[in-house]
Amino acid sequence: MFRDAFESKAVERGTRLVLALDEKDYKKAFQVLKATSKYLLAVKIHPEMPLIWNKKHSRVVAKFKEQVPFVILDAKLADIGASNAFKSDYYFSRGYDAIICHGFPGKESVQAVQASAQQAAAGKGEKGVFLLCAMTSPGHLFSEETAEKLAKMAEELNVDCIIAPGNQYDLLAKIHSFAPNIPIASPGIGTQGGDTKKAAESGTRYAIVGRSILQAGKPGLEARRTRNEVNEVLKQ
Ligand code: O7E
Repeated sequence: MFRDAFESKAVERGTRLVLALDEKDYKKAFQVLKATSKYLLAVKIHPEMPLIWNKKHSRVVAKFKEQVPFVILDAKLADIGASNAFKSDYYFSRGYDAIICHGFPGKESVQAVQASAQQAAAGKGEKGVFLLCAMTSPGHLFSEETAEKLAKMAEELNVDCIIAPGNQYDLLAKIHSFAPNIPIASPGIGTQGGDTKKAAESGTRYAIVGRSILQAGKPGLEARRTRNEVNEVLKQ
């Protein structure tokens, strides 16, 4: 499954770093991607970015895949199954390797994305589904109880990866304990206050980092530093 392909590529490339490419200027975004690519496992973009860049999704994905092994779509799908299905079909057909979705609309909504991933994978390599179990934002409404339910859903549905906050270590550890077999990718490290070491000790397996790399004077150097820090604490 996609989870295995993601992990074996992480080991092969020696990196567990995912770049959140939240940069509105395409030229700058591509420059940063090129400068950091050898330290990256994947790049993550929001579905709005190709619109902002005035580019087609398929063109962006093809271009980015010349630089990094995986392009993840941070769609945060949160709809009924039928709507999640046509959205996922569209995005997977544009080449994205994995899609992030919410679990609070219920299990069937996530299963719709998984079914779409399975269909899209036929003959085109593995496709992944990442489930968001709690968020990094201050004042979010993911109580421990909700996060527990979502983590259990992730485990039951055997999704490829969980997204959980790299700046809230107790919640992260709880999520990990309820879904011990699903790897966790964490945003929130760097600008949002999360510490790589503490996040890794609480269950994070892949780090998703945006602004601290994008806004660095030398993004390549900052990506290398972050990649090394992540590798050190995860003892690859
Ligand atoms: O704070 P930054 O700049 O390192 O960027 C973090 C990225 O992760 C950004 O694109 C944001 O939209 C995303 N994110 C969070 O910051 N917090 C969350 O709880 C969830 C996400 C998210 O789903 O990203 C997918 C991993």
